Amino acid sequence: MSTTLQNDLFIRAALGQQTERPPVWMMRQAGRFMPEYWEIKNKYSFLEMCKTPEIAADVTMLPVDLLDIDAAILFSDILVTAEAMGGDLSFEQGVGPRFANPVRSMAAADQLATDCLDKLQYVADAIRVIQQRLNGRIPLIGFAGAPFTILSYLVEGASSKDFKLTKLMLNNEPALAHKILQKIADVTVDYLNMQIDAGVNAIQLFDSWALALSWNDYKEFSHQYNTYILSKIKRTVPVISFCKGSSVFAPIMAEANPDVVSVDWNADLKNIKQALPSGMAVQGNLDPFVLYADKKVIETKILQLFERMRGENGFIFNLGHGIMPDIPFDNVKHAIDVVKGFRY
Ligand code: 1CP
Repeated sequence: MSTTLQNDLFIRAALGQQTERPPVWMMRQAGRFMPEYWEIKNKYSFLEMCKTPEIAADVTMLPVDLLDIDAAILFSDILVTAEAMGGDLSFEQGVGPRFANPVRSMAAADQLATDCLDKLQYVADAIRVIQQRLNGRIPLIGFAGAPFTILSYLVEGASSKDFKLTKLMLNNEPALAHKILQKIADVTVDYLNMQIDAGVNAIQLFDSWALALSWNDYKEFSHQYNTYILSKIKRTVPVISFCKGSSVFAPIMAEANPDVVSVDWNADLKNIKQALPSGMAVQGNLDPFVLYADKKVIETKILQLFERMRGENGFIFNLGHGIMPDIPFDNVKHAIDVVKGFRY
């Protein structure tokens, strides 16, 4: 796959190889911090954007053309799998995702569909359009939400700060939680295999909210299902495992055998890398809030990270989490230019 790419820095780093500089992409690189995103967003709802392959491709290409990043990421959302399973999903401006029918009982869990790949075909279509547009310039990353993170939205019915209802289910009704998690995991395997067949060059599994869990609960309710997914999908492209909480959970995440562990900004990236099995790559881990700062500060903090990682193969530069909507576009561009101007 990588031999057909004009820029394969990202793939080489993901496979643990040496690169002349770290490759760069940023979580939420196609989004609200871009005026060009709003030009599209003002005309369509978020779900219309995701479900119309030409529009999803237009948005995916924005950071490719405007930021010159080393990898594109499919424009979609982690919650589309939960919608395909039967979740009544909407995105309200300024509020975020909502499920009108939260899943909080065995009866509701029983109703969740697992044979629902037909409802996600628009994603495969979008991938094919994007690959035509990319035409081998850079790799395309596909993705899915990890079962625990998806479970939290299905149970809470919306974004949550404390995951109170989700944790109540894990504690009082673990069998119910396991039933839902297994269904999500099965759909996720099919969904990621569909993306791989449609032509993505890498996969990222987003377990954004695993940081809410204790060590034991992480193993039981998150890691177990991520391991299942990574063991069942076709391993023909590199797989990145992301969670907020990876500063703590990285050693267990590695047991699921991803190619790359994506690290939040609490950890010293070199220490994490050296604790991982040899050859396993890392991605991260600039605090996204640095991108609000003066350009000189942005440069200094990126170069500090690069000095620390000098001599380490298998390093993809990214943020520890996504770009916030009010970060100045110029600062993001500057950060990317700093990375692209660097040589080991
Ligand atoms: O109103 C708008 O314009 C929609 C905002 C938006 C965007 C641009 C949402 C709603 N999702 C997205 C795109 C998106 N989401 C991508 C596209 C690719 C890219 O990174 O550029 C990806 C990979 C996601 C994944 C996603 N969605 C995650 C995992 C990553 C992360 O940020 O932790 C999560 C948790 C979601 C849920 C979600 N989608 C959107 C919102 C507002 C939220 C809620 C976040 C929360 O609960 O705080």
